[in-house]
Amino acid sequence: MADPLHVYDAPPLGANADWTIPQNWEAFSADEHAMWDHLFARQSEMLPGRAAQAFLRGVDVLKLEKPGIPDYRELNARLMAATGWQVVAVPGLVPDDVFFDHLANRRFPAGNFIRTPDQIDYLQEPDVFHDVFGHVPMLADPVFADYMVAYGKGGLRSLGFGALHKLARLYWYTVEFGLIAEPDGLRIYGAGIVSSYGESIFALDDPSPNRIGFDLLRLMRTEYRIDDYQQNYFVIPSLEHLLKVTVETDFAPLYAQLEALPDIAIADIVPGDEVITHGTQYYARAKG
Ligand code: HBI
Ligand code: FE
Repeated sequence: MADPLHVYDAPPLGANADWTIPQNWEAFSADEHAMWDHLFARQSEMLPGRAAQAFLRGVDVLKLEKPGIPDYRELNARLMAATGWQVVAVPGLVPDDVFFDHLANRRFPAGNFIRTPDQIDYLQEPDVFHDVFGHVPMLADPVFADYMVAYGKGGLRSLGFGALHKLARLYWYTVEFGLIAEPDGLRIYGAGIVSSYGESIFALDDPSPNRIGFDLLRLMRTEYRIDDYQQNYFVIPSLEHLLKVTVETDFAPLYAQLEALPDIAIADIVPGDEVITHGTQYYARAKG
């Protein structure tokens, strides 16, 4: 596979030491704004009844329905008022420590480019549609906003324990691919799902994947795939629960415990799991 385009070893020319760059909103072309509008229309038509209440509220509060790639000067005024978070533009993936430092300080780094027509349904790197449409609505929720700060601080600490590999699973299975149990049924809140047309349907409706009640230790033992729809989704009972577990857990002994336990293979169900769906895994097997 070709190397991703927006990966650098050091802040590229014109970037600040923290890897941020000016959004330069005026530089986006009409075609780029039209790509945003296309993706926005496709997702927002499908998401009522599928996306978490907090996500839908965020889209509303932030007025993301305004056409075009959002101008951060306007978006940040609304986001700041809601939770004290802001979006900052970056050239692409940034190093882990830089990423965590931004989160710990209520800044969400967003890739300052948008997918091209041949990448509509899949791209390897987070673009502005994934980062802003996928992540930012949840950051307008006060509880989720605090969870992301806690994750950023925990991420910085995990580097000292050599435990990022384990902690990254928490980000993956919550922030990127999380489901939440709401009174009317399961809903999606993970940015990787809500920004994907196919996975927005698959994650909720398909018989293939496992859906398992959230358990921090179990989740952090579980491998994940980055190349296709997930084979497991973890379901939180509420955002409050997610925040509470994350801030009340002492991760140092948890990392020690994880060192002594084997990882759990991607599609396995293990004793103690709260199984909401025992998936058929037909989808992954058919591709296998
Ligand atoms: N950089 N721009 C950007 N976006 C990310 O989501 C990101 C990153 N750098 C590192 C990183 N994520 C990982 O550390 C986390 O997924 C754990
Ligand atoms: Fe993401």
